[in-house]
Amino acid sequence: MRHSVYIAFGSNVGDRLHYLRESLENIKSFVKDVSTSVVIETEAILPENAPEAWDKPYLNMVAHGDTDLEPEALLNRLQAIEQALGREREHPFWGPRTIDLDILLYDDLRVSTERLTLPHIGLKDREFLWHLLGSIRSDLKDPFTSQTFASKAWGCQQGSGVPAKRSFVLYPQLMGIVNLTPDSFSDGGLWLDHERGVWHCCQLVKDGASVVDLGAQSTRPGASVLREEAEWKRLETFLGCLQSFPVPISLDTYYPNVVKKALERYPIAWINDVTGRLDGDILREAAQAGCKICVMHSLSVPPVHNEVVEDLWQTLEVWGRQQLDRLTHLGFAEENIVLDPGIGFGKTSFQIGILLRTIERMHFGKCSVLVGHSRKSFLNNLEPKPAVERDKETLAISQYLNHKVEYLRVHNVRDHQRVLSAQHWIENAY
Ligand code: A4P
Ligand code: MG
Repeated sequence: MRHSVYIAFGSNVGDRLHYLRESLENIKSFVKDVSTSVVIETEAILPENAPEAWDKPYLNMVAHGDTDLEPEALLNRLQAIEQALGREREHPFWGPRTIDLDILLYDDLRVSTERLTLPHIGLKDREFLWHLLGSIRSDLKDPFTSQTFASKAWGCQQGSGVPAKRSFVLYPQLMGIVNLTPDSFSDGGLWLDHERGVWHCCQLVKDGASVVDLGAQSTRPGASVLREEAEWKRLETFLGCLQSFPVPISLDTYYPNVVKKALERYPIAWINDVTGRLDGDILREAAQAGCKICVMHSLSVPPVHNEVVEDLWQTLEVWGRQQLDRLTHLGFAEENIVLDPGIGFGKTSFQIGILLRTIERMHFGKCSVLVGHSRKSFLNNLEPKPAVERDKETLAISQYLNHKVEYLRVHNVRDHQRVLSAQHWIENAY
């Protein structure tokens, strides 16, 4: 028999978006037809006399779905996920946690045993739960008062009762761009200094990036090509500062020796190959190390003016299938392959428009798709602007790509989270 359940998610340690996302994906194996609220950041609610170190902001979210599991069995599965994601079995009550999964409601069941209290007691006074529940189900009633959560949230004064400090989405995932270059088209020279560069990486994580992409070589049209030794020199010291970085680090390089040295010494999780032609031996090593591989379609790097594909989708489809075949043979699981159509690399502005409008065609097998359109010059077709002033157009396209691709590679992560969470909030409302 199917039971309607509402589950609360909370995380205030480490890569919080990752813990929420992984929990959600795991839950989908035993809870069907899942819908989720937006993710909100809330001040930690702490027990009296809690240590100062516990005062870390939470990300909170609620999910609704149907399950065949009985309440205790559901709790067991949720606790197994908590433990798999690093929550210690013996943890202090209300202490910091990678992930906390609580059953808020299970049909209209009321129980109170040693292991399980339903409805969850937090529904009595946690305003953020009323907002989240009310936003995904307007007619859902608070069993303690018989009022709908929507009307309880409605009564909270704007600005005082609204609990979110910031909002986020879990999908699409955002790859934050960090150019350790003097000459990149948008942020060239800004992050060359290591301290500033590390600060920027940390800021991208706070802003809601799931992965940060480090590039020491500009690929803008007309950029001069940096040799291998010089590229490694720029990267090495920087990587040293990111040893215990909370989110995956992606290395944007096409030099096999740079990949090799980086894999040997640093926690690299992604290789981002803008040529799509990285040497097979080094890719085999990257696959063995458990890396994801992102390959981008390009005709030449940096792009050469007037060198463009003739038949857009025929070219990309042949290329995508070849990459899938080649990379799986080199040892990458399909889930670890990310295909990037290469916006601005061998396509005219008009072709880019067609490509973006039909981006679903870029999916092959279980590969993910990443689009890197942020602040690129095809946007000048609409209104010529310097690169740093192209975020509005970038964001409009990102909204269009929402639900169609898995990753967006962007400069302005915070504004993306703001726009995409507003979109999720309004689309999921009621
Ligand atoms: N348990 C009883 N009922 C339930 C239920 N309905 N769902 C038992 C899940 N578990 C339930 O939980 C302790 C015991 O509660 C479990 O063994 C289970 O059998 P736990 O997850 O091990 O420990 P906890 O998280 O410290 O306790 P609890 O009761 O889950 O705490 P809460 O209510 O989640 O509070 N501030 C903000 N801003 N956002 C938060 O999400 N969360 C907490 C923790 C504190 N401050 C917060 C937040
Ligand atoms: Mg709990």
